[in-house]
Amino acid sequence: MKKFLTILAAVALTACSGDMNHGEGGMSHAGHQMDEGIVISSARVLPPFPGRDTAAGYFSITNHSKVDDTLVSVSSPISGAVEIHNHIEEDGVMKMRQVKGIPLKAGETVELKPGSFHLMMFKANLPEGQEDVSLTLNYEKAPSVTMIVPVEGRGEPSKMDDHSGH
Ligand SMILES: [Cu+2]
Repeated sequence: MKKFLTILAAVALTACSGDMNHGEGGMSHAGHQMDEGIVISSARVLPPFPGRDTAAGYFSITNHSKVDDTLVSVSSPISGAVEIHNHIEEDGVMKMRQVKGIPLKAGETVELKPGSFHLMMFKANLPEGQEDVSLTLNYEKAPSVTMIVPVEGRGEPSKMDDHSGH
């Protein structure tokens, strides 16, 4: 829960010109009519596995506005090439594919997680000890938002997260 609150606080700080208001926060901006906007939670970046240089990013994204939107791209100072991927079943085999964006239907939540949508951050420059990463999310309609995302520990490589097949 502590991590969740920290992330919300970071989002609120960096999004003051945007529309990322949290329901109870009362941080609405006069003149901005995007309802409660798009809210990110549980964001985290997983550093590359030893000997690799591709980091992964996950978060949960809820479109509280009344209009459908799309997350079209993500950028970060630690990687020159952040791609949005999804796992898609092809001929009975799950494969990873780059996608053009993530549809964000009004009122719905999309989870970026292993085995589903995820961010791939190629040639990531993430020195040991760096604790957070800046991510900028670019939407089709809503204004871009930059947030600070914690780096999670280097865990055991799991099959889902192994991007050696790229
Ligand atoms: Cu991928």
